[in-house]
Amino acid sequence: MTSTLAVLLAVALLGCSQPPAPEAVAPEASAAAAPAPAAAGADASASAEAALPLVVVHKDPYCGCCNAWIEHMRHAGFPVEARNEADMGPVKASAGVPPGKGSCHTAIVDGYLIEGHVPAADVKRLLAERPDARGLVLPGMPMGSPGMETPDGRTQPYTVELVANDGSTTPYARH
Ligand SMILES: [Cu+2]
Repeated sequence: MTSTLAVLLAVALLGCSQPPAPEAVAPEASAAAAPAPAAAGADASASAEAALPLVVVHKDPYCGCCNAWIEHMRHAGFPVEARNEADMGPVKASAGVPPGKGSCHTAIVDGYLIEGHVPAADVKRLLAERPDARGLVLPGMPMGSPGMETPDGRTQPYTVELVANDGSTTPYARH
């Protein structure tokens, strides 16, 4: 009973534009599990660009736009592991999402917090600059941000914020 309420509440809060899709378990997972054929030279084709770190995404199982953002990150070259959570509240609290700065999914990459529909380019910049900070947040779910595309192409301006270690935020990238 309580969990039904929680789910309804979560769905209402998330309000994703995409309908919930059945969880398509990443085909990459099985590929990754397969043993690699004994190297044809250590520096073979595989890595033209340096390998990007794993993005662990915590999300509600019914969140469609979370999956769309995951696809955006994969297209940008990030390996992504999605974890469905029954209750995102404690996840956001322990990840250090400041009050009022939450979105739908909460990701961790290389020790940094990435909250919401942050563009992959901003994540790459963060990883290159490596500031002494918690990470990035994109509060809410702005139309037109990655994973929040609309069928008619409408967008709204949005600002990705850098979260300092004390929880304060400053603008990081305007889109
Ligand atoms: Cu979303």
